Amino acid sequence: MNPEDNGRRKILKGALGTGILAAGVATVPNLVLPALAQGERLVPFTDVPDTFNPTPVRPNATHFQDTREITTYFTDNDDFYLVQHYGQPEIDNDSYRLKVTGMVDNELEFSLQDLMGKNIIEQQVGFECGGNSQRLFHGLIGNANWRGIALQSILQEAGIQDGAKEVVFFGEDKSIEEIRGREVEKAFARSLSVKDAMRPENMIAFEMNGEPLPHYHGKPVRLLVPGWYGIANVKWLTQIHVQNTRYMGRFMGRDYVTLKKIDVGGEERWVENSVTTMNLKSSIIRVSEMGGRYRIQGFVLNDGTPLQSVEVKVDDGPWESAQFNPRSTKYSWKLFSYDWNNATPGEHTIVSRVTDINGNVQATQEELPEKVSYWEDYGQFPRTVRI
Ligand SMILES: Nc1nc2c(c(=O)[nH]1)N[C@H]1C(S)=C(S)[C@@H](COP(=O)(O)O)O[C@H]1N2
Ligand SMILES: [Mo]
Repeated sequence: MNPEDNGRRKILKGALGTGILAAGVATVPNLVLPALAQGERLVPFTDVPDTFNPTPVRPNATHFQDTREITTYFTDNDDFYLVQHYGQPEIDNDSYRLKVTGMVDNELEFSLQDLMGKNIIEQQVGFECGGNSQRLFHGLIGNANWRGIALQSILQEAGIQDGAKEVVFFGEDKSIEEIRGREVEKAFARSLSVKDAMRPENMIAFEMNGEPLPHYHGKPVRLLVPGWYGIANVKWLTQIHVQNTRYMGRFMGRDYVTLKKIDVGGEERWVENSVTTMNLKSSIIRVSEMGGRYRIQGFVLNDGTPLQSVEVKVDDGPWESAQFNPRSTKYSWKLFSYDWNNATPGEHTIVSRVTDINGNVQATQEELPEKVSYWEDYGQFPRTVRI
C-alpha cells in the first residue's frame, strides 16, 4: 500500500469535515512534507551523531523513527514507533474475546466479529511515547488513520453503575514483576476515570491505515485515547473492568510518573504525576535544500486543543510564522513547514515553538519546572545545522 495515496484519500474527510485548527492559522495549499523531490537534499544536522542509526523493527524490541526520514502525513504501519513492556503476545482472531466486567449492569463478552459488526468510526490519531526525548530526536512518534468502534458505546451497553470510579484496561501481555519482595504475574494495564473513559473520541481500534491492526501494534484490538501519551493506548486489549477504587499498577503509579518541583498553593513541593494528556510540543525534524532554497519542517503534538501558531527562530533572529499542513485534524499530528530565506553559509541554531488558542506557549527547557524524570520532554528543542 502506498501511504501517500492512502493519506490523500483519507484526508479529504478530515480537512473538509472538521474545522479543527483555529481560524487565522496560516495554511499552505500543497503538501508540506513531500518525499525528497528530484534535486532536493537533506541538510545535515550537526547535533545528530554519525553513530545515530535507528534500528529497523525487530520482534520484542522498541523501535523509533529517524525523524529526518519522515516524508508522509500518515506513518507507514511498519515505520510507526513501537513500545511494549512485556513482549508482543500472539492472539488468534477466532478465539479472541473482549470481556467487560465489574461495576456494570451487564457483564459482556465480545468476539472480534461482534466488535466489527458495531457502528464503525474512523479517526486520525497521532501520538508519542511519554518517554519520547531529545536523545532520540523525538523519534517515538507516529500518525495514523484508525478504524474501530467508540469505547463509549461498549460502556453504555454494559451500563456503568453508580459509584464506579475507574475503568481499567488490561492487555494480554503479561510478565513477572517483583513487588514488595514477591514475584507475581502482572498484565500490562492502564486505567481512566469514568469521565475520561466516556469521552466520545476514545476508540477500540482494529484497523490502522486501512489494514487490520498489525501484530506489533496490538492485534487484533487496541484502545486509543486521542490526545493522551501513547501509554494510554493499551494494545492486545482483552478486558475492561469497572471498579470503585483507583487502579494501582506499575504503569499508573511507578513508571511513566513525572517527578517535578512545582508551586502547590504557595508551597514549593516535589510532586509526582502519572503521564496523561500530551503536553503542547513542537520539534524540528528535517531541513532540506533545493536550488538554494531552504525549508525547515517539524511536527506538533498536543491534547487536541486548537492551535494558534507555530513559529521558527534562526539564531538570534525574531520568531517567524511557519505554516501548518492543512491536512491536520484535531488529534492528528500537525506537520509544519518554514521557508528559510536568506540562509547564510555556516552553522546555525534553529528552534520552533507552538502556541495554542488559549495562549499557552511551548516553554524553553529553562522555563519548565525542575524535573527529575525524563518523562514528558516537551520543552523547545534547539537544533543545529550547517549550511
Ligand atoms: N498491552 C500493552 N499496551 C501498550 C504497551 C504495552 O507495553 N503493552 N505500551 C504502551 C506504550 S508505553 C506506548 S508508548 C504505546 C506504543 O504504541 P505502539 O507500539 O503501537 O506505537 O503503546 C502502549 N500500549
Ligand atoms: Mo510509552
